[in-house]
Amino acid sequence: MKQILRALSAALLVVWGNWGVCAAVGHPTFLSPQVSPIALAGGFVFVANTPADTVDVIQASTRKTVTRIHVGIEPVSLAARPDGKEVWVANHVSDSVSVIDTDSSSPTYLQVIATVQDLDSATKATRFDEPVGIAFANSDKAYVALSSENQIAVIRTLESF
Ligand SMILES: [Ca+2]
Repeated sequence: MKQILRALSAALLVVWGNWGVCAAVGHPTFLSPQVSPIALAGGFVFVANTPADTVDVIQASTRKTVTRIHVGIEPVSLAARPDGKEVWVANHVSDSVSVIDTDSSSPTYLQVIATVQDLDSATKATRFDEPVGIAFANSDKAYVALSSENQIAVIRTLESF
């Protein structure tokens, strides 16, 4: 009996310990589903750090994190544009897509250069609810799955205009 109690209290300490760590960093109630949290572009690995609201950029050759880019709330999915000049990020809670510049010749390299969202002007409610997966048809057009709506948003890139 004593051993069972000791094991139980050890288990509770582990649970309590984890809770303490989770509560201190990011969103402790993390519920957003990661879909495709890694993308490759220009020798870098882009990783959705969902609880921290960042995309972490790792240099593939050195395996070192070179920067963390602040995006929307709970990024869950990434996709590199086929020409390699942008990485798009679905932010599940903030109902938006962040566009990161991955063109190394650009002055805004590794910065968020656009945020895609769609708000109803009268009600201020989003029409772009809970984006998850992103797929590019080509470098001019992307599809974004809106998970709560059972809809796919079709988005033209700035390059296509
Ligand atoms: Ca929402």
